[in-house]
Amino acid sequence: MFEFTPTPRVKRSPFYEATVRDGVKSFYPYNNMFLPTGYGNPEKEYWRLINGVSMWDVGVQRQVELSGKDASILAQILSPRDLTKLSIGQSKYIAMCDHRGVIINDPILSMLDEKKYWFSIADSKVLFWARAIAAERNLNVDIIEPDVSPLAIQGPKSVNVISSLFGDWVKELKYFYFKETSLNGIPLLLVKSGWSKQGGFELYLMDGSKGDELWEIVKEAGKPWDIGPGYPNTTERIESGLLSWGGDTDDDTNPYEVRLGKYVDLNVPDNVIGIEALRKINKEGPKRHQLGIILDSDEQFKSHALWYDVLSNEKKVGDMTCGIWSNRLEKNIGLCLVSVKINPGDEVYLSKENKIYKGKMTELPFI
Ligand code: THG
Repeated sequence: MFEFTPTPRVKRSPFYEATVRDGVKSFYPYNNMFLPTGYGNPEKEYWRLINGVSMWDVGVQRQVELSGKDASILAQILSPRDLTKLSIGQSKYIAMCDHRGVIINDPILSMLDEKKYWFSIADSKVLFWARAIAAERNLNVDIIEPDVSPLAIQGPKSVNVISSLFGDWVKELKYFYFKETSLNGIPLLLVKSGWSKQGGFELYLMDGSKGDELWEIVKEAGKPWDIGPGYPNTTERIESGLLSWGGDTDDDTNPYEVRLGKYVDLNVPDNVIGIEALRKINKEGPKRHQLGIILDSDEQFKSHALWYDVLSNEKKVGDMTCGIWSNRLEKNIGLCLVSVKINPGDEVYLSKENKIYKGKMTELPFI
């Protein structure tokens, strides 16, 4: 249909060739790269994640590395979550905010040693942000994007695949903890994490020339459990209530609006970016909150239903940021960012481009 003009600004994931071989059908842009979003059979790919094991090229989740004398100081300045108890080998989910208390990324922060941290980022330019803040605060930190690309292994049978490759110790690894290891000499960080609620691991590949080799090793090891390729699955993540930054957030969204208030520690030092604004928002209460919606309609959304108006008494009260057909609930469901005057149980309407749907607000997660 059309081609992409080559440019050095758009990089390929180390797993790109492997995903093409395995029949990838669609991508979307993320961090100036391409994220695979389907292999031609969405139903099968969904149920494989729910009941089996799925492997995802998530090389787009780039790392922003802080290293040097002031690395830990900068990590805290960028994180409105208390990091004093973060230990080497541990990761934490962070709502990174600007000075207004608005979320500008929601990375996973990992502590590799006393002087080295990685932010595993969503789709925005944390590298520039971190460098600017470090310079303005006169901090002695090196900030780079290292050659690191995650491969996610998700689903209830992922533990079988990962333990067959690395040994039984992986069964003892705690949620959001990691270990540096290797496979056939390929350097890896093995993390118990991933953007699904079906259980799983992420292998952070630390040598981009070995993407193809790693993909094939995992694929071979996963055969007894019928592993197959997948991707960050919108249906599962909506059912599970996982946030998509930039999808479910806009240019004004603070952590309290999207259920990330529990990751904000109001007692962090005053030099943490956004903390003053967050203290104020917390005191006054947010104006919007995130709820689910379940639609009445039998007509299935064919794909992602993005940014529909939510109406109550014929007035706009917010947005459904992403809706989709739920294979498990057998209803159209969606995540909504709505006025705090709207509550679970309320009946509302959705509207976009002459279409109207009736629905009911619910608590999150759906499942
Ligand atoms: N893995 C890695 N990097 C990433 C993501 C990932 N970077 C971008 C994006 N995903 C970051 N966003 C999220 C959002 C939610 C979670 C992880 C990354 C998540 N949340 C759990 C929850 O909300 O239930 C648990 C959080 C906790 O309690 O600490 O897992 O997927 N490498």
